[in-house]
Amino acid sequence: MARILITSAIPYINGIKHLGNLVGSQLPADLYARYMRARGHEVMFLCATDEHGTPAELAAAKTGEPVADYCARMHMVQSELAQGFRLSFDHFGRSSSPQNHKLTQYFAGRLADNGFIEEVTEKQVYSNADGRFLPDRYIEGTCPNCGYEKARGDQCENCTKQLDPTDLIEPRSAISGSTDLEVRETKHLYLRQSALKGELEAWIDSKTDWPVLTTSIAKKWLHDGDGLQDRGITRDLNWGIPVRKGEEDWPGMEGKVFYVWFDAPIEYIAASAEWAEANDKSDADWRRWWRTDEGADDVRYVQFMGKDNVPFHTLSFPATIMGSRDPWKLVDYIKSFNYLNYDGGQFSTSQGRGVFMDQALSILPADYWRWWLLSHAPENSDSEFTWENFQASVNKDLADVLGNFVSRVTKFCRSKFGEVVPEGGAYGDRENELIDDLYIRLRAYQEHMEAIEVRKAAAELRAIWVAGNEYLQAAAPWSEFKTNPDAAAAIVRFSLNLIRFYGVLSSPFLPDASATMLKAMNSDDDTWPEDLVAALDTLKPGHAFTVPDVMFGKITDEEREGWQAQFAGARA
Ligand code: B3M
Ligand code: ZN
Repeated sequence: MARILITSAIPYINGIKHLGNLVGSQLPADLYARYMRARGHEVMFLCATDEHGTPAELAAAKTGEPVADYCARMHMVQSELAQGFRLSFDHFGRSSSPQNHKLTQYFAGRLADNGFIEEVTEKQVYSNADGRFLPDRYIEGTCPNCGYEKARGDQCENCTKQLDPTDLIEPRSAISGSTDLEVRETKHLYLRQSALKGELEAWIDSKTDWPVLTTSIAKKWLHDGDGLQDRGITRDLNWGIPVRKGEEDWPGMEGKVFYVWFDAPIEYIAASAEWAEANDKSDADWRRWWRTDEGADDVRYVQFMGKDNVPFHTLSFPATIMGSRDPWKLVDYIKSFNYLNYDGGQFSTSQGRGVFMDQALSILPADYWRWWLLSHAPENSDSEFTWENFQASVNKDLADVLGNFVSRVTKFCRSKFGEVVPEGGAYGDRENELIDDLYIRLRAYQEHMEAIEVRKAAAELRAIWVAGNEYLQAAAPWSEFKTNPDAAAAIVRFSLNLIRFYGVLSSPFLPDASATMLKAMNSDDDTWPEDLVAALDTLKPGHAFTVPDVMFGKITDEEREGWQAQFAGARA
């Protein structure tokens, strides 16, 4: 049994996430966590809301709530939606937690003690119209790297380059749109990433098994221009973690807070401390996941994120960990994703374009979305959501293949043998051939899941469902029954076992449908089929079962067209 630590990039607090956000981090992380638990491993799966910085302040200003209230409310909203999508976090924390305050201040103190923090008097953009400094997202302009016109002060969304507000061409205030800006002097702390460049480079070079998308972005920014630039890690904002050096005041830094991207990844660690507090565990219980000197040396740590988050996780956060000179666990594997587009354009939070998590669940259950999103995950390139594709996928894969199999087998059995696993007959060549086929497919499925090849895993799972359908079609117990009821009984018995087997195998993708299948088969045995032959002989003659309700309804053309129209404009 291995120990696997899994984190998903923590979503910004500023509103409900769209399906593109979901498939870029939280959903595939959940798939992996569920799979690893099903294989019997000890898993710690963490996520949180990212509550600091300009995104939170700007969103709260819009609703007119105090920012702390806004964050508390939106945390609940996001937490409920996560449950709606069956995201199986061990803990869904908050970056504004006391645990994160303490750890963030601790890391800053360690970095300072080790000479990796520099106090810099720097020029910051000040808006005369707004009467304040404009850090990060409070300022927008043209990206000096790629020319994108809506680049934000902290990062260009288009080319992923990390920016400083003063880098922007033709800058304007994101609050008022004013261009009446001037540059004023203010003191800030800088993380001396450049001093850690050699260590970071050696570490990234050692990660030969990482996805190309991850390493290419890491290497691009490691070698960008003059090399790795030092980054400001403090801001002139009210809301955030006050700048302190461990538990001490930091002279000259009064009234300033840490930059959101400094404290957000530290929340991965803090979330486990929050988990400990919420579950009556000790400090040692969470530290054994994170401190290699306290038991974490055998932990495998896997992170999930969209490609725009890769520079922070391959450079900035590792620099924080390395510079602390403490034995905190560094990430072992980073799975990153491209973007999911929506119907010929981009999903956009600011423009309300696409389908958002709450809207999705209001029209269809979680499994429908989980299946489409995961089987079309933007792994090797950007992918696109279209209603036609969604309809086709749900109707074919879920309704025609999986749902229909379950329904045909259980209803046929009920009508001919009653709601018990029938006795009589014996398995023969047809069953053995299917077992041989499933043996190979199951191994492939497991390999793809372990390699976090999400699309390939989905394709293999679908092939496993298809194999059962083809078997049933060829074995045709309905015609067999007329001349040889015992042979029909054996086919049905084997098929009922297949349903239970599908319930176990499909659970990482389709947790609700899987529970339905296991419940219908009246089985609480959800152990992974390490021994395929035994697994397909679990339900014995005489075992009672029930016929489940229709598992997946088909999406009609009218529904599809209605949703297409409903989601064509911006969200209200
Ligand atoms: N909140 C960005 C995002 O949601 C940011 C991720 C933080 S991960 C530590 O895409
Ligand atoms: Zn750019």
